[in-house]
Amino acid sequence: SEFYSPKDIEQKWQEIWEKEEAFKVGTDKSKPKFFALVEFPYPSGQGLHVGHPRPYTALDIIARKRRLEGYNVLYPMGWDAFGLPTENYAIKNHIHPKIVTKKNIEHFTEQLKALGYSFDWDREINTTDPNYYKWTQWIFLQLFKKGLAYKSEMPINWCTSCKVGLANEEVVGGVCERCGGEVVRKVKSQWMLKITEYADKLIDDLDMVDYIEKIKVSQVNWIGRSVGAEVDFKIPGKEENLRIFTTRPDTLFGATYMVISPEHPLIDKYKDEIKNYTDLINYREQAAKKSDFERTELVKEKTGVVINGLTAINPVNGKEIPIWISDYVLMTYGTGAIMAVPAHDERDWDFAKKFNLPIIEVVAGGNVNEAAFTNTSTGKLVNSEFLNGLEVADAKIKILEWLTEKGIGYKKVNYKLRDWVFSRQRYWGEPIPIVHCEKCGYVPVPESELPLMLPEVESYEPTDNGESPLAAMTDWVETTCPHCGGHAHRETDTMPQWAGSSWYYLRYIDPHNSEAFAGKEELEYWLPVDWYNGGMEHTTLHLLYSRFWHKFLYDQGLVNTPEPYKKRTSHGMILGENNEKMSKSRGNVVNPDDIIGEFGADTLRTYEMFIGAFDLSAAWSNEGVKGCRRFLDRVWKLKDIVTSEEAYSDNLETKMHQTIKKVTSDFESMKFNTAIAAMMSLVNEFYRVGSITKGEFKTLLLLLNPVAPHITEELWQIIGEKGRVYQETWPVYEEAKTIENTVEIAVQINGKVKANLTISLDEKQEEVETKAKELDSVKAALNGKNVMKVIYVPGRILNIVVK
Ligand code: ANZ
Ligand code: ZN
Repeated sequence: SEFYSPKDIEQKWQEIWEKEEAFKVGTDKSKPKFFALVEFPYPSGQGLHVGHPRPYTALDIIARKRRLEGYNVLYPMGWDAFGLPTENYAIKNHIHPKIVTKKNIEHFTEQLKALGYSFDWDREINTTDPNYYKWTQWIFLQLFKKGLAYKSEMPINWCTSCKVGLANEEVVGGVCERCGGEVVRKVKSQWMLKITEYADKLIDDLDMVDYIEKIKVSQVNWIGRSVGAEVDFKIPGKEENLRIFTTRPDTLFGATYMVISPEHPLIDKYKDEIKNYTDLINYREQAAKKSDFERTELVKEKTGVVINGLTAINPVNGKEIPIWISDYVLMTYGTGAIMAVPAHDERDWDFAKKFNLPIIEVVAGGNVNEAAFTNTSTGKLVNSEFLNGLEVADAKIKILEWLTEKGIGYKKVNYKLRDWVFSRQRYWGEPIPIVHCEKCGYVPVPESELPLMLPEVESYEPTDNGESPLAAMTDWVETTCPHCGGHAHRETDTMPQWAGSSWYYLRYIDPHNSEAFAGKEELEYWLPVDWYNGGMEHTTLHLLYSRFWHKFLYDQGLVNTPEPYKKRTSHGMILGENNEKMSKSRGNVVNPDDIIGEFGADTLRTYEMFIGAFDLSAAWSNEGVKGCRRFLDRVWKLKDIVTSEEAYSDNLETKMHQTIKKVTSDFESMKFNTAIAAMMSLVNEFYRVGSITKGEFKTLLLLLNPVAPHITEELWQIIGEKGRVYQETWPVYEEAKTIENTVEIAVQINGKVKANLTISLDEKQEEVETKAKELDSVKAALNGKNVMKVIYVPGRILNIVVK
């Protein structure tokens, strides 16, 4: 074939790979293994987005390279198929979500296959398949049995438009992450997972893994470990103390008032003595309308009401100080109460200024009339009796000793991380395998009865009071207690979409196992995932959740590594041509099918890897796509200038070794764009030279194969090679041969440059001198002169001193 026609070759190779089981995971466990993982997609009705091929191609490159390097590679794909968009589509169009999901998966599969990924399709998984969610439910039961799944009445984030409870992580900027709707607090009985039990391990074990730094930082910040103290303040006339959490016990002498959360139980407990109880309740109602995010925003104008009838005593100096309520203190953090130190805390300072409360400086170094002085690394304690003169760090130690000794305070570690709200009042999710018995309480469905199948319902709409549609299925809900045989009700909430993805990488290891989520031997061979690439947006959601589940399974002896993923990297987004997010409403969505149809899958793959630094977002450019297609056209036409020689020619040898070195290391550091640039430069060099050996061409094909697998297999065949590229070995380079052997030196006469001369680095002075003296300009300058001395600075200058 004269012209490069992707249509004629891409499908052909996809069929060959499938027939030859080219990417099926090997059974030879004596080989080193490599488990490459990308986040499995949610099969939406829109089909594949051009954002998907970026990470998928990236790890396909790594996976293909590893196979050529002799590894047994597992690079799997599957479907994260439970979730709201499908359910919403089903509600609107009266089609069962199962049918919608099936259709969407078929479409996605076709699209992914057209891209030529080296997935082992025999290991495909689907979170909505009962054979899969059986194990999601099983893991949930293990969590329940260990007390890590519990039901709790608690205020949750409630999206008024989706009518569904949201995890903190799903509320972004105070609104619903999915629909942008208003999020309010609503008290509901919810299944919770005790991720907080793993807070320390989730931070500390980050030392064991190779994650890009910003991922580690945001996980640490999200967990928000904060070391401080709890301190009791006496309430005059009451037995009960007001307990607060502070990270700055050193500032106790500067506490001039207290603030409790509007939801604090003290208010209702002493409602009869509180003279302005109604004001407090009104304020509480206003606060309920705001999200935690809004309430704690620094810039927000402070509001609050002083409690009329209750005060507190500062334990360090016996002073009686007022108690206020304000929405900037959250009931869900610490003890829901603070001591306010306006001199050294910004929010307290704003509040004190607004309500004219006293500000007492206790750490010198700022101007507390102008602003709160929050620096803890400079300045010594003042106005603080026995703490005066100490640095903040030392004062913290001393006051803690003092408090502990007196029994009014102790060291306390708090976390921002909350337990994970695991209930969804929705249909399209895994049923939670628990029944509620009036006598026995919450009882697990026996493991032998798993999977607990999602029943067929008439309508998928959540009920108006926010119950799952399963609640309307009386026949299903009414059941008997597995424990006492008495009357019981099934749980009607389902699991969140994060459930199935919390352990999916484990199922890839042994997807057809019916005895366990995966066999022990298989787990031991394949764990941990060697390289996991995914979106930054999952850092504090899926990535953290799955680390938690894995650690739990590790503690139960069910997996053999403390961490699921050895390495985690992240890709940037692909934006529209105008640098805006691609969206239907903006009309700037690029459909991968169109690009494949017009230019071929290899061009799309090459382009998405060439588009820019992998970790940064990049704007789509049709010109860029065409450029990549031109590059592949040029690679194609090289077949016409290939000789039958296997060895590298002298004039290309250095360039060959340099290119192998560059591509090899750039792929490893995900610098795909510069790796491709190096191959483009090699191709330019090939054309400049005009004729290339077969050996040179084959090396190019091997290097390019992970990026553009179809064209390279086809060319390999065209030049008469018997095997396949995928069965070859990755090219090697010799370090010594990557170094340019020739240099250009300056030839000087009496210090003045007369000519430049290209020499080989290993040439001796005499040889260089002889060559220099043959140059016309040098000859002329030497004419009639006596050479007194010749100085040679190797590789740089030859200076001839004459008289
Ligand atoms: C007195 C103080 C003095 C504070 C000072 C800070 C600076 P992190 O680091 O986030 O843990 N706080 C405690 N519980 C709170 C709640 N439920 N809602 C809002 N704020 C709360 O912050 C801990 C600090 O946040 C605590 O230390 C407390 O204010 C406040 F110069 O206590 B601090
Ligand atoms: Zn019972």
